[in-house]
Amino acid sequence: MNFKLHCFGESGNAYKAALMLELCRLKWQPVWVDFFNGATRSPEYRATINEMGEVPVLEHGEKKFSQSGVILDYLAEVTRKFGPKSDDERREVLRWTLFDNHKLTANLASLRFLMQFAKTGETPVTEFLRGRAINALKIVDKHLADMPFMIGKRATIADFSLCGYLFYGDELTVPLETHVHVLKWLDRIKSLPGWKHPYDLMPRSNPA
Ligand SMILES: N[C@@H](CCC(=O)N[C@@H](CS)C(=O)NCC(=O)O)C(=O)O
Repeated sequence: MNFKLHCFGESGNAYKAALMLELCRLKWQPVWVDFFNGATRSPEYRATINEMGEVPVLEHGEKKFSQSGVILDYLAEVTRKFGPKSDDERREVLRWTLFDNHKLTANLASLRFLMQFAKTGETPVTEFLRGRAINALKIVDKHLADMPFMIGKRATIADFSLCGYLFYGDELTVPLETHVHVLKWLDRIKSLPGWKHPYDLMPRSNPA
């Protein structure tokens, strides 16, 4: 049964799910969401797709999930790939996924939205968000000094959550080059068979 992912190319949260679908060699179709024209805020989207008014949403037969962390967990369970293999690993995956959602992605995505799409220029808000994102990146960088992937020797869904925004490069307006362990880790993720850039996996709203 095929998977459908409600997404748009600029969404790093959707990319977390799209990357997992691709690395697991699953058959899936992107369903483009017109986020920049308010689709996720429409009553129809909230009534029929996601009451939380967010992308991504994964459909698999009768099942429908939102929250990238839940989608990753579901895909790891059905494919038995990139998931935790013990209770301790399950808690590690959860710990880093929650950290990602709250401390890395939340700040990085809001900063990129303001700078790249809303074009606010630098403001106290963008400076605050960048500072928070860099603090989170430093924590990830330090952790990766001791191991190739977030929970050990192999890639898991915790890596796919944390890397969700990091392949957008200059759009982030956060210098990545000082985080050498993060850079090497991103190269390791890029080397996984089937890896693709977000803009090669999902339709873009703002073509370059
Ligand atoms: N924690 C959520 C975050 C999802 C999220 O913020 N998605 C953005 C697009 S990248 C969105 O749909 N935002 C709509 C809004 O905040 O109104 C997840 O991991 O799926």
